Amino acid sequence: MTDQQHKKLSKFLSLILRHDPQAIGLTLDAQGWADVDEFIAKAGAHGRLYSRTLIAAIVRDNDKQRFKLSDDGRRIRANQGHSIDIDLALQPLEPPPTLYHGTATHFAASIRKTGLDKRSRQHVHLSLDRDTAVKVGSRHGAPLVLHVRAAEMHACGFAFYRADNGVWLTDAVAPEFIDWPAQG
Ligand code: HQG
Repeated sequence: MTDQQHKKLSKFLSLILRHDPQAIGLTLDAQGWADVDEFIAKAGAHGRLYSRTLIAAIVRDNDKQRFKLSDDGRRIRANQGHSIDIDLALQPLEPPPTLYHGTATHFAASIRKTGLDKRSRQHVHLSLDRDTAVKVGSRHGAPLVLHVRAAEMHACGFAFYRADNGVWLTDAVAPEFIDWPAQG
């Protein structure tokens, strides 16, 4: 299999587990888990051929560690990024003082007004480091990195979670907790 085919199957897995399991008639449980064998059968019926070995390789090699297999290897879920309504059942955690949010300059005016909201996803996504935030923001246009005063928010009672791939999640960030770069 070429790298490109591998990437395509990884993206399709992401689509199914995060956004549209119904596209192949799959149902996820309340925490977002799918049965691996059922996924393989249903994806196969839709012309996408996976094996258990391939799925293990996709999970292992994924650049952002987007997926997780259960300990017994029989179930799989996406670590974060869902638009469908599932409960990752993550434990709230105390965040570091600052977390970074990568966005694009053309969203700036709106974010200044209302803060960050989750848009089509289940959470606002925050990065531990600036470089990652730059990459996330570049997906939308000219990147803009916002500093979120996470520990201060936490002290005010807002919950934070860390997905299994290290992405930090929260429900929303009000404008008063956002520090802007000098030319933002
Ligand atoms: C913006 C990727 C205007 C927000 C990444 C972002 C991440 C607002 C966009 C994960 C706004 C939503 C998530 C407001 C937020 N007004 N714009 N009030 N509030 N926005 O893709 O954070 O590759 O849903 O700044 O690495 O970019 O898919 O979220 O620019 O971890 O695995 O609305 O997705 O991972 O965009 O990315 P997204 P995101 P994957």
